[in-house]
Amino acid sequence: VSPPASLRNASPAELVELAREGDRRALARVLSLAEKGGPGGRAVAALVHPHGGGAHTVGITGAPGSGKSTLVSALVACARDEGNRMAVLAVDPSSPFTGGAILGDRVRMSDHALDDDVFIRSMATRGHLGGLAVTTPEAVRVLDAVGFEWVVIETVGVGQVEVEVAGAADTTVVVVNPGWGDAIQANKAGLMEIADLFVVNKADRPGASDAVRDLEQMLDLSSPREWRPPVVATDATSSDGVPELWAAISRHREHLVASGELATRRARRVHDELQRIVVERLHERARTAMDGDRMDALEQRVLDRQIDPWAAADELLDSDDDSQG
Ligand SMILES: Nc1nc2c(ncn2[C@@H]2O[C@H](COP(=O)(O)OP(=O)(O)OP(=O)(O)O)[C@@H](O)[C@H]2O)c(=O)[nH]1
Ligand SMILES: [Mg+2]
Repeated sequence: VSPPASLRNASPAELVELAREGDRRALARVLSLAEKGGPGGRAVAALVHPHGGGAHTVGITGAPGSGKSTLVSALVACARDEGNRMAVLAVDPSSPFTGGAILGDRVRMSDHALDDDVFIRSMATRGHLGGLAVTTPEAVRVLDAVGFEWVVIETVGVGQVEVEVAGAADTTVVVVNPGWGDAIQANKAGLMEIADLFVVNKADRPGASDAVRDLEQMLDLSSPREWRPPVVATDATSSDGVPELWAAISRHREHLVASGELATRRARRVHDELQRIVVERLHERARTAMDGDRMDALEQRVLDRQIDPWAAADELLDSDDDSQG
């Protein structure tokens, strides 16, 4: 769908202003810019950053098909019941255009499609510059700045990056299903460390209480923490247990604020983000320095034993410094 002409020629600043006033198409444009990165993305980040910090972010992760989207849809209803605005980012690591998950999310989320205080976006990250780890925080930054009280990020907990992305939220919810070993799989995947809350979804199926018990036992064995992750059983299709899940998420939010842990986590996140950006920049500089004839010439001189590799690297990087002024 192409945007209306009025938006097509709008500057990032104009788009951000409109988005902050509640214009959903402007918001969609701003998110596209943020996800695309480059100068447009940088402009958006600079414009929205001062307005952020008000949203509580919730990462929801778990195996494919464990019921994350169905749960999120039910949680949207809980937030709306309390009069709060909620944005959802469904991060889809698979095919951006043919993936059934995207379509499925839209269909299930369509309950909320006409609600102005709910915003749902499926992000297909494959092919995007920088990928999941870069684009998700940028999108969250935008949604935070336009005034959503809650921002939920759904990721499929299959890979390191997805787990990292979910783990970067203020509250991280790990979803498992009844069935032999699902809890153990979650443990192996490193989900145990990042979980603030466990959900045994599809609790209408046999084995739910076993899964709850497995998780509780694993928690007994793990080193004691100030916050012991609660384990909540849900049937997302009927919303059974969802109010309890919502209450647990809200309690965790209160705990984070009261204990000072929220400030600690956010400071750590800023540290990680800054570090990542610096490393990326240095990578970029290295790529530029190594691109072209000078690299070839230096390689030849190393081969001819005129210069050692360390000196060659110095030469390459020093002249790169000079050229950057
Ligand atoms: N019986 C039962 N089915 C459920 C429950 N929750 C979700 N489902 C069904 O499980 C299927 C997958 O649900 P989704 O919400 O799409 O799962 P998901 O984790 O978002 O899936 P992906 O995003 O593709 O990884 C759907 O057919 C849901 O209707 C539940 O609590 N009980
Ligand atoms: Mg889903």
